Amino acid sequence: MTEENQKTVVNSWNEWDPLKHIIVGKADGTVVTAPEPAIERDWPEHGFPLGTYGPLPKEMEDKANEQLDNLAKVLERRGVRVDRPTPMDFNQPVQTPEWKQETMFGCASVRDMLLTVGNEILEATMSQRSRWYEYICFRPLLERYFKEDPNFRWEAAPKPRLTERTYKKDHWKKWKTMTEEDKERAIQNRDWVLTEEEPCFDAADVGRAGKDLFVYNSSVTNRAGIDWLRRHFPDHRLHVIWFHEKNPIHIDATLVLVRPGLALKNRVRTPLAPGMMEFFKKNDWEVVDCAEPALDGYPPLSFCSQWLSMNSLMLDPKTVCVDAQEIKQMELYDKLGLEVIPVPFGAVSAFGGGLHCCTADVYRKSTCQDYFPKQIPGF
Ligand code: ABU
Repeated sequence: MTEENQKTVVNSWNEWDPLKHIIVGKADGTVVTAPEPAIERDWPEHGFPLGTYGPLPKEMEDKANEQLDNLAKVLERRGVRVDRPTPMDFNQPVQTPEWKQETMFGCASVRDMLLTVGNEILEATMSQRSRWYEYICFRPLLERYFKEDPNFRWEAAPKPRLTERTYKKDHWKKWKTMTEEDKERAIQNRDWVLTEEEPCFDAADVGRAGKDLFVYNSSVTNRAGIDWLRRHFPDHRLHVIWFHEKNPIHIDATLVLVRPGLALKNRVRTPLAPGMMEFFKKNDWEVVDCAEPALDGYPPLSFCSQWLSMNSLMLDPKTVCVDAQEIKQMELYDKLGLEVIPVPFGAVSAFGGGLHCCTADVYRKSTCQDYFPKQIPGF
């Protein structure tokens, strides 16, 4: 059967069952986003001081696309069907009746936008104005899946208004002048830029383990967003997690669900959600510290940290794709009994992330199972 007449089936319940069909992002046209209340970009040492914006350098884009295309080939060689989004002109102003934003962002980090749970793909609200219209890049694929799979549940969370009321006033200005003590208090209180005015979440803040979903209360996922997800998935158990982290964004460089009984946690970000570690232990899950990353800070022009080192993609419970520069992380996986496939990916960081961020599951040979039969009240 050729790829064109292969019919889609949407189905994936966790992060590790055998992978058969996936979306891999594209770097084309990604920009350093224009100022907006949700985020601040200030990279003078790389040509983008505060307030400036525009396309990422072409040579960086070409390198990122080379690595994304190579990932697609590696997966196809392993029998995984790969689809790609349709990029658009991200360096254009967008608006709703309530705001105007000078640029969009890109479409490399598919996982930020699309959440696959069973036969459903849910388009996340997103929390940044520059990413409000990103769903359009994935619509040609979702429209096709809808035609091909009669059981596919295509869902979209309510588009947030993202007005001034969605963001705390002068959040970033205040953050810069805070004492370390104030910052510590903000971390403990999860006092991030989003208010609770309306539900906001990025799909990449959700880790899937069958019946249990772990949701990161981060700078892009507020409590209202988590509440919306809880009501949307009434047959699942939703666990809210958070860590000691100044810039929390997306679960997959902080907590990685590797396979039944094994999770990886960021070695410097301390879990703060009461009961989280006990929960894993009570269910006989081992939570191992990730290895030292290859880099010692944020890669140039990247809003993702060096901890993309742990941002890996499981092909099945025994096989994992890891960024080829992360030698220590590969050694750790090897020690844990996994077959490691090194995939060069460092050039993609500035375009939205690592191997997990830049992919979204369409089909894993998977059923919904209970990996955590022993629950802890309040977690
Ligand atoms: N988008 C994943 C990156 C998260 C982090 O750097 O912590």
